[in-house]
Amino acid sequence: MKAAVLYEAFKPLVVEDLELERPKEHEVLVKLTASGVCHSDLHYMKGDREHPMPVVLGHEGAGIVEEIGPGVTYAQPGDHVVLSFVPTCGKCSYCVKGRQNLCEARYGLRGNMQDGTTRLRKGSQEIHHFNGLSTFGEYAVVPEDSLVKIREDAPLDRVALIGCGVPTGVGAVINTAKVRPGSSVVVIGTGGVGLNVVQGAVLAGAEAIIGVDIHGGKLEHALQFGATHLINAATEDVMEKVRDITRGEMADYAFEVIGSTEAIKQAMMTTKRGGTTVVVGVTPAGAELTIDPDFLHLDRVLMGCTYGSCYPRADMPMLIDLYMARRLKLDELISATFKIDDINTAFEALDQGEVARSIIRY
Ligand code: COD
Ligand code: ZN
Ligand code: ZN
Repeated sequence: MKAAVLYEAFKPLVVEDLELERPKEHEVLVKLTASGVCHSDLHYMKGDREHPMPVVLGHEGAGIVEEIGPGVTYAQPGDHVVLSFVPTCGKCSYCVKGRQNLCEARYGLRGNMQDGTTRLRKGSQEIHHFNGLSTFGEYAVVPEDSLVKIREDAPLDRVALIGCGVPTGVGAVINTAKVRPGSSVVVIGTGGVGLNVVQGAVLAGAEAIIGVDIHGGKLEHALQFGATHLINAATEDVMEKVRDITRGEMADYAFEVIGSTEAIKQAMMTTKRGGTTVVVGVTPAGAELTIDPDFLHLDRVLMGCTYGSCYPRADMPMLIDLYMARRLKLDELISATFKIDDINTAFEALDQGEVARSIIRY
C-alpha cells in the first residue's frame, strides 16, 4: 500500500509503497477513505516532540473494515468506522470509572501495536505505527479497541475529522470545562481544533465567544463557526479587548489551542475571578510554565485536557448525529483536499496558516 513515512524530523515525508501485515489477535484491517492533517502530526515533523522513527503518522481517520483478526467481536468486514487515537479497553481503572480518554491501553502503543511489534515494513526495515493508527496510508491495521462503529449514511471522508479535531475541541468545552449557557469564552488559536472549541461553545449556549488568532483568515473562519468577537493578537492587545467585550469583567472560560506557554499565560490572564482556563495544546518537550500563584488564589482553575475528555464510542456517534442534523459543522472545516502524493504540500499549507483543516482522500 501507499503511505507517507517520516524517516527523521525536519525532513519531508516520503510517499512510498510499504508492506502491511495482516491483522493479528484483536486487530482489524481498515481501508481508509480519508485522513485529516492535524498540527499534532506537524509537531513530530518539526522535532517539537519525539517518537520512534521511521513512522507513518496520521491520527484522524475513517474507513471501512476490510478484514478482522482472530478474537475480534466488535466489528465485521463492511462496517463503517472512525478511528480513535486512544483505544478504550473497557476494563482498566480509568475506563470503568468513565475516564475512557485516559485508558491504560494508550500507553501500550508507543510506536508499535499492543504486542510490541509492528505490522508496517519497507523491505527488511520495520516502520513504526502512530497511536496504533497511522492514518497516512491507504490501509491501517489497528487495535479492535480503537474502532468506533458509525452510521452508514454519514459521508466517510468528512467524518474522518470526528477522529481528532472535533471531539478534542467540542469535548474540551462540553466535557472538560462544562461551559454553562450564557458564559463568556475566549478561544486562543482558531485553527482546525480551535474552530471546534468555537462551535462547542455555540452548542453549550455561550453568550460571548471571542476568537483570538494571528492570521486574519483564521479569524474569518472563526466568525463562520459562531465567534461573536474577534481579536487579532498580532495587532491588538488581547487583554484590553477582552476587558472591553466583557464590560470590564473578563471571561468565564479561556481555551489555549496552540501549544505555547505564552498563550497559556495569556489565556489565564483573560479570565475573571473564579474563571477556568483549559489547556488543549501540548507545548514543546521541556517547556516550563511560570505563573503567579496569587492569580489562582482567586478561585481560578487551570485544567489540562486530552481528547476533549471524551468517550470515543459514545461521543463520536453523537457528534456525527449532530452533523447529520446540521447542528455541527464539518464541511466548512475542510478548506482543501489532497492526494497522499501531495501530503507535504498539505503540511506546508497548515504551517503557513492557509487552511482550517485539510484532508487526504484515498
Ligand atoms: N496567538 C494566537 N494564535 C496563534 C498564535 C499566537 N501566538 N500562534 C499560532 N496561532 C494560531 C495559528 O494561526 C493557528 O490558527 C492556530 O493557532 C493553530 O491551529 P492549527 O490548525 O495550526 O493547529 P490544530 O488546530 O490542528 O492543532 C492545535 C493543537 C493545539 C491541537 C496542536 O498544536 C497540539 O498541541 N496538539 C497536541 C495536543 C493534542 O491534543 N493532541 C492530540 C491530537 S490533536
Ligand atoms: Zn489531532
Ligand atoms: Zn481502559
